[in-house]
Amino acid sequence: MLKKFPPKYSSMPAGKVKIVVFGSYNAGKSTFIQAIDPESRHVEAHAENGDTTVALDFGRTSVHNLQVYLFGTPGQERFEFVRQIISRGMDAAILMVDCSIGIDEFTRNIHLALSDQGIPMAMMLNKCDLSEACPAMARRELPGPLLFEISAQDPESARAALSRFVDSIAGDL
Ligand SMILES: Nc1nc2c(ncn2[C@@H]2O[C@H](COP(=O)(O)OP(=O)(O)O)[C@@H](O)[C@H]2O)c(=O)[nH]1
Ligand SMILES: [Mg+2]
Repeated sequence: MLKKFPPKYSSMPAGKVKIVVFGSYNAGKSTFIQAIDPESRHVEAHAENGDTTVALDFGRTSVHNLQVYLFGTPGQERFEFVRQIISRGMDAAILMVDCSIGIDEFTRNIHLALSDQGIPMAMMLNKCDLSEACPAMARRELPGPLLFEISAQDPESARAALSRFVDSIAGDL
């Protein structure tokens, strides 16, 4: 079971926003951060047998006069402790959802935990370029005021959604 996120306490100075990107493995978190910041960093730590054990992303951009820092988290259940560490001091969260497949339990749990904590959250309904994408299903299953239908492979759609999200929370920062 997913543990509660730490209580909200922004660690960021004025004018800087920390946004943590959650979502299952393969949802498009790394693609999204890369689309936002082509110079973003992707780090993978490998186990000795060559399997990927944990993957993280870090990217920066500015939205209007705000500096936005994006932190991608690993999507495997067992890395809950890594998500806890990366989440500290976040101002807002993005939940990346692959809406070309059904909503998995991991995504539901993250959605519940973030909603419970009252963290400003955007849901990025990703892979809308695919013919099998069904954003209506995701909207039904993951209710919330801030849903954006995107294709992270299209940097323009990623940027537009991020910018609208930051605009919507800017008053609370
Ligand atoms: N068709 C399509 N594929 C995507 C999109 N976003 C990501 N992908 C693909 O989905 C796979 C997983 O993406 P990735 O960013 O690595 O997912 P992560 O595990 O959440 O970081 C990759 O093969 C991406 O190229 C999208 O908007 N449309
Ligand atoms: Mg990734």
